[in-house]
Amino acid sequence: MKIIVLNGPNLNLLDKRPDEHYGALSLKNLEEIIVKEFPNHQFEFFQSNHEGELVDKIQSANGSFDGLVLNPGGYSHTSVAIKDALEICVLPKIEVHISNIARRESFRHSLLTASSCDGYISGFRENSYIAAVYLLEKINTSKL
Ligand code: CA2
Repeated sequence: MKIIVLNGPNLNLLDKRPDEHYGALSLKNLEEIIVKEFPNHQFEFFQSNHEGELVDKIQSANGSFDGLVLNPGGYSHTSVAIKDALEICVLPKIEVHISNIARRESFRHSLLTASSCDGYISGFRENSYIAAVYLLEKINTSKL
């Protein structure tokens, strides 16, 4: 499968300020773990701090990949533009969060973008991404 993994704002800084919610994992490290876990899939990784760039990437992924994994970062709670792009995109798509959103501040409990995906996974650090790829495989083989 060809899978695109998108990360939103501030996820490029994961290892710059170790945090109780995100651990000390770097984004590069996270990407390496995904590739190592799924040697038979092809991955494209993209991170941006800009809403419009994420929208552009979701638009161009449509038709060019077999699945999409997205951590919209803070935009998860606010972005109608990313939500709309996800609605238009016909790929199987799963939203992921490193931290357990349900255990955090109430302003993070509303996930605007997740309802435009097939589902979402939250709280398992790098394993949220691993689980998402596993589930995309299941969707691809119609076992889900
Ligand atoms: O848990 C997640 O994956 C989040 O999407 C991460 C976002 C946050 O705004 C979402 O509510 C949940 C934040 C990305 C990283 O922010 C940093 C904060 C401190 C140190 C380094 C990065």
